[in-house]
Amino acid sequence: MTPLNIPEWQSLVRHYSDLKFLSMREQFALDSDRVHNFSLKSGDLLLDYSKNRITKETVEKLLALAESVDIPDWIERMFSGEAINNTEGRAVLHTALRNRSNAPVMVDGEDVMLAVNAVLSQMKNFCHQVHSGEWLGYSGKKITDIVNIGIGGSDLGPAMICDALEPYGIEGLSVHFVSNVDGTDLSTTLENLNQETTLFVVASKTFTTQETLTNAQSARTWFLKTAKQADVAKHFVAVSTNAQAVTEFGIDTANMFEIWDWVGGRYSLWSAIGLPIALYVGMDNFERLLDGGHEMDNHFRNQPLSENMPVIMGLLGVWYINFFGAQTHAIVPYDHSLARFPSHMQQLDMESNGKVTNREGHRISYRTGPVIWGTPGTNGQHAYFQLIHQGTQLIPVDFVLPVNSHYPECDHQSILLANGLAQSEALMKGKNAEEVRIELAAEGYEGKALEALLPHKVFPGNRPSNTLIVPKLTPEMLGQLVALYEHKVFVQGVIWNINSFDQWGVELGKQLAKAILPDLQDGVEISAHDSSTTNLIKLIRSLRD
Ligand code: G6Q
Repeated sequence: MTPLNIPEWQSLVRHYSDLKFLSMREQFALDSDRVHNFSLKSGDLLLDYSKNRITKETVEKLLALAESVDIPDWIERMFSGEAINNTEGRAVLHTALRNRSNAPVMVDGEDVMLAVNAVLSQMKNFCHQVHSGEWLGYSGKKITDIVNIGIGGSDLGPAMICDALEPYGIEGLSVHFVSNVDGTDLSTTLENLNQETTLFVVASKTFTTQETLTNAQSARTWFLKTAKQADVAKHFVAVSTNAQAVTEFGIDTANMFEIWDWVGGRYSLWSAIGLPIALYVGMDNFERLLDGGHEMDNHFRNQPLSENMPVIMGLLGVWYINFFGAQTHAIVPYDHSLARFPSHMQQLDMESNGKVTNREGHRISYRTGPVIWGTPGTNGQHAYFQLIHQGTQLIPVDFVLPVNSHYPECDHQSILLANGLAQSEALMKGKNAEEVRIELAAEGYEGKALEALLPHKVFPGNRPSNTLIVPKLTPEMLGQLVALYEHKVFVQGVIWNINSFDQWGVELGKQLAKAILPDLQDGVEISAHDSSTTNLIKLIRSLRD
């Protein structure tokens, strides 16, 4: 099935050609109610999507497209545990991990909530032991440092959440994340830590990931510099689906927290992969995060499409990607603690929807997932915003604005928020030649000097953005925000008729490095590669110390 042939898609093609020059500025001038027509809420989270190149008719047509591809049905299929990850034959149930209603969710005749709740209890118990000092290091000291060793989905989400919830961190406990197999990552993390008070969480769904296992082995070697083999049990725990590999690594399965194949890596922060979060901010706050995710799940599952935040955001993305030809999408949080949010979103979106094959296995001829990027405002304003304002590409932006800071320093927060709002306003309005002329004249320019500078100071405007207003970055709000984007990505995957839940491109990377690794050893005959790779292998061999 290709969406290109759906009548609702065709209708959008025609609508686009009528509307491609629509001026948002004019639309705001014409309709004083525009902001109310194009805003919606989920709990305390507000989405203002009025600064988009849309009319009411556009939204109606996009919603008709969503209906035509059965979005409501797909939502139910996901929540109810159907194996919608068709290439791996798996259910997709990150929503069950935060199913605070505890209503049964059946997979292969079993209610997965029993296992979910059992692992949550195990996590709670373990966190209590570590926090209370019942769980001590090998020399009888309390644990002061948690080191999560994992990569991709077993790193980015938990690392992002720990950063964002730093104000909730438990006193006397620090958390560190080691992901890169580059020894710099592990070494620089361990150099200030003490074996007696460090707890390693080895997080790997498959427990076969080369980077993670290499880092975990080196961490164990570091640990054994002062401790004995028998002490490993007090300092290494694992999160995985693979009990056998965990045992083979030398971690007792009593110290293993289970996850399941129906939890995708990039959707796994809600599972025991979130253990470093729970250890760092406490299980109560981890559960508040789950509550927020669940609130967004209820919104997604129950709201009509027209009031449904992930659906609206997903449709707006499709509007720009498939009709305006946008290739990238910026996510810019105006909150320093969300510094890693764009990276997590990058994995979530690009790994889910970076696909060129549809669900039936046919190559597709339309655009799918965009490049996701961004950094916290206001830093981005002093870097790449130039291109968003005056470059030749259309780049939709999501501004994420938490209103209240955990660190209310004098007028910092007002300045931060003013900057975020000013950017979205400027992107929408732009600045026309007449306005620039008046401005330059007021600055004392005239004649040729004024005319020469004028075109450079014109801003085309009409550049779309969404604004998400978050009252304060609490665990619940953060949970809502992450779940919002997860569902947005799913909506787009359904429209594009792709499976958003496999990641064969990532699997390829895992295989390729293993094939080249032996070739890097001196004296070994280099296996067959293209001439560039063979030459680079030879060069590297010759340059190695
Ligand atoms: C996520 C991907 C990928 C995965 C990592 C780590 O959706 O599958 O990023 O999380 O490759 O995999 P393991 O957790 O199995 O080590």
